[in-house]
Amino acid sequence: MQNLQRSQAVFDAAQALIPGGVNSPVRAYRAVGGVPPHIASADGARVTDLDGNEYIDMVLAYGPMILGHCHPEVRGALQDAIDHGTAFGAPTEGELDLARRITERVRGCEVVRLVNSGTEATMSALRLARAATGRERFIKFAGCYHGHGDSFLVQAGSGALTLGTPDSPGVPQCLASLTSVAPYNDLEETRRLFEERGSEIAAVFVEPVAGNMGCIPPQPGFLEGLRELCDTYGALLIFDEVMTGFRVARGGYLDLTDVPADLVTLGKVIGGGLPIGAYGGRADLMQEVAPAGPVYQAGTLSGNPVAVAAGVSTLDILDRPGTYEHLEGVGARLQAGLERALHDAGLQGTVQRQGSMLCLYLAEGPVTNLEAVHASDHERWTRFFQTMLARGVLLPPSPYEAWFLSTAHDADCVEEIIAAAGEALKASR
Ligand code: KE4
Repeated sequence: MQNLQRSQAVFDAAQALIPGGVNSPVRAYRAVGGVPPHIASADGARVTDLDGNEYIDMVLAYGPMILGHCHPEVRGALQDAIDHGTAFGAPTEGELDLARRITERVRGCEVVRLVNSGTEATMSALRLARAATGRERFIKFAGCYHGHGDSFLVQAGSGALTLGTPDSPGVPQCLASLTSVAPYNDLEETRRLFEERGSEIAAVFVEPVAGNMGCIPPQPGFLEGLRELCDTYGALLIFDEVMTGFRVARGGYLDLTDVPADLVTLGKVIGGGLPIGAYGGRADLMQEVAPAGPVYQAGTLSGNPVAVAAGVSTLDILDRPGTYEHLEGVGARLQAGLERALHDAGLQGTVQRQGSMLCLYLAEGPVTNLEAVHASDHERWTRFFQTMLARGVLLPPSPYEAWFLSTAHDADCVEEIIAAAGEALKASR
């Protein structure tokens, strides 16, 4: 077991000043127990905590650090941006540079607005969808997480699941009642919701790969069916690619499917580790956003020049030959190794993956929805997590989170993870 004395001391002191001692609930380790290692520094695929313990990092800030930590060229871009000023409240050329990169990569994203988080992106996309259709209801899927905007905190995924509060207090019932929920991958239930209230439905929000209840790819025909229902009933199809964007492919999941989305939300990778989000899509819709149109949305630090510089640098580096082949290679290698480790440990489990995001479930596969994740062996998963931590592999502290790999994770690093998993699975029995 690591020495976590300094992390413990800071965590204890923070309890009095910060809710739960953290600025985002999942970081508090409520689902797995113990003291969350407080990170002091990071480099490449590894992080070091306040007590000097080093870990291979599979959290990567929940997705943004796709190039690993402290990438020298991203650091250089950040330093150069900082040297010219950090915020102006005025337009900059960098915002155009990032908008060009996003719109040329993401199919159907003709116009894009930068904001400061994925939550802002999805909140704004929902407001736009409601304005554009004149309807108020929307559909989401149980276990999907679209940020902490009031309308989305209904059967939400990610950290809301670790606290057992997928429906948060404080969300007005009059608002939550406008959110309809179906099981992920359940086209028949979604069809029923449309048959019941199709004329009221402004949009369907979907994570094209559900990354907030582990890693659940869409079943064949699911996204196609959503597109058909939206077209039949005049609703918008919104892909929440805050996590999958630029991670699962150069243009996000929209590169991997023929299904077009009317709007797409983005975040994480496009900020290179700094606060950012974006929403975009059809020009006829996006030109309704203020000041081009009447749909109001604003932000003091939207398009921040430092975050934009990190994002532009990250997307340019991701564009180099072989990058996504590397991410696919280490992802496939890790998946195969974890599957072997499960077999060798004589444990029932499944590993699901999309590119460089993946998840190991202690449940019989395929895991296609939230109920199946609930039914997995959380007790054993927690023992597995603690042993991985002790072996120097930092997993997201919840069976409802996806694991991430970066370009800094090489074959040797993956072999270390696999070896640790082999021991941790056997020790969990
Ligand atoms: P943020 O507001 O946290 O930047 O983005 C919200 C969001 C929106 N859409 C999707 C698909 C997302 O995955 C997220 C945020 N993801 C979680 C990780 N599962 C953030 C981690 C956290 O809450 O600390």
